[in-house]
Amino acid sequence: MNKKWWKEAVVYQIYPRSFKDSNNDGIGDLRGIIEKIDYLDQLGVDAVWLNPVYQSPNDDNGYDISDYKDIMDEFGTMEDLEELMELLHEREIKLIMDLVINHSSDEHQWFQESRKSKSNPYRDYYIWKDGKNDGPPNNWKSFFGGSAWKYDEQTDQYYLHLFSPKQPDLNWENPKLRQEIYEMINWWLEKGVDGFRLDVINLISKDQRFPDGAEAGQKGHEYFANGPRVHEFVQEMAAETFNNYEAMTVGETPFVDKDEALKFVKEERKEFSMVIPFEHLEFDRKEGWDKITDWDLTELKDLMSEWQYKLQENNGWTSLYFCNHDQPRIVSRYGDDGEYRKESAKMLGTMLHTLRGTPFIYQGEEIGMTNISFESLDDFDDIETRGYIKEVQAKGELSEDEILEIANYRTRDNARTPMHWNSNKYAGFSEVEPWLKLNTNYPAVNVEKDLAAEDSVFKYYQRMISLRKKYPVFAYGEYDILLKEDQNIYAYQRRGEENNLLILLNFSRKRVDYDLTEEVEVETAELILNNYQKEADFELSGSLRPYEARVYLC
Ligand code: TEU
Ligand code: CA
Repeated sequence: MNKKWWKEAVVYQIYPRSFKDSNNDGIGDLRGIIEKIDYLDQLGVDAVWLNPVYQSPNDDNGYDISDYKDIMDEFGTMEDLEELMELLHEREIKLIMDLVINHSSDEHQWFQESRKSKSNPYRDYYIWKDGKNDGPPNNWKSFFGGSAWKYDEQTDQYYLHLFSPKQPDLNWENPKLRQEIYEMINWWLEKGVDGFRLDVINLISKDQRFPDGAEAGQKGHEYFANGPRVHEFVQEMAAETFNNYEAMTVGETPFVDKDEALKFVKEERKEFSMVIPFEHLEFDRKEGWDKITDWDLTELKDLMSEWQYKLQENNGWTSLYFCNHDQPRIVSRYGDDGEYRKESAKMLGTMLHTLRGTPFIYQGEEIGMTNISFESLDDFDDIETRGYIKEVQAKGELSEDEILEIANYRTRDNARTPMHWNSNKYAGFSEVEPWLKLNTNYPAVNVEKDLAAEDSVFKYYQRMISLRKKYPVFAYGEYDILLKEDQNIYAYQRRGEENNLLILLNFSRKRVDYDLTEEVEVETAELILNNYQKEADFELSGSLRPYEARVYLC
């Protein structure tokens, strides 16, 4: 097992728009992040990933980039970014940037040129096609609803946009475009950034026949996700950029299972350090956006185990996460955001920090932030939510109240409301009304409170992170599942060179018995992490309290 800094690291994700507003315009910014470096240091994280901070008209909050080498005015300047990087580096915290290269903004100069004429030198930087039978070239559907093609009168052709019409897909078949992108990536690496998270990077190779997709689910994904040349493109890019700098790379990969993932992360293939999986966050969404589906803990255990075994047996790595700027808060999904908020937030965190992979913390997760409940459909800002609301309204099966309920459960805004620093007006995020409504529970759930209380979620995270630094088994130990059939408890071991870990997680709101006598041989076990007050010494059989998490060093 090759040692790497990013296997031992804990990454903290910052959504700059919602982290800290330094100049009181209601929008978070780079100088706001600078103000909070002490906080990051105190938590103990090793790297910060910033969501896109580049110049952007913000149709999809920065995921529509109009200039890859400039900073969004609302966030600050290139000097601010350089200063932030320097200050992070002084504390030995690495900086990971977001790289959105499946698409650009329609306001990017390349697209402005491209749409001018069929013979423009930039025409083939994007994907243009003639329509079919007075409609789009095929039935591919955009992630944000509606057709993935937009008609452009000027040249009487359609262009492809897998996301919003203001996010035209770049044409990776064009070697000139690929070279421009590599040049830009190297420019950032030369500046000193330590790595990249690559947005929807497994969508860059489209089946050049552009066939209609099957009717079910997201139409067309079988032709644009993990397409024919994707690994060729990724290997070329890695060889010409990241691999010359030993940068950390995290590929965001929807529609990827463990086998496909391995192709991206098997070390010998020299593609990415790790991927961002999706399958473990799809259980409550199996029948689409507008219906919450029931699921069983054994499904999650089986899935995690499949990935864990596959990657450890084949020299691959993964990221471990529950929350990011696209996901509702995990404590409101797989935990309990009422009575057991703190316990379940800590239990879920324990799982991420004890599996084999690199844990990612999304801002606010370390204090157990929960989902919101907006009162009106007009409160939603997220372009994806607005797209789904329109589709569901058009279907006419749900009442407005039902739509509001599902939108509150699903919306990406759940993650994007401003960070809770204290219980002042606007939660210490800003002195003016923020760009997006705050979660109303900020007086009870905030950083100041968590720093003051011994049993807070924050203090627990701090401890978890320090344990990872102390015991290499957290990063490198081999995973093995225990109590496979148990419906309430997720239990597993990690076997390292010097020590082993035994992890017990109760996913239910009741007390549950366990019996490990048949499964493990443990002579002595020290309880090094527990989200309750210690009750008893280790026993091979016993019981776990609601949402209890225990980590034993054996
Ligand atoms: O997300 C890609 C992606 O797969 C999401 O659209 C996801 O399916 C959805 O949000 C789940 O609710 C990335 C970025 O993380 C996201 O913020 C961007 O909107 C998107 O790419 C386009 O750049
Ligand atoms: Ca600001």
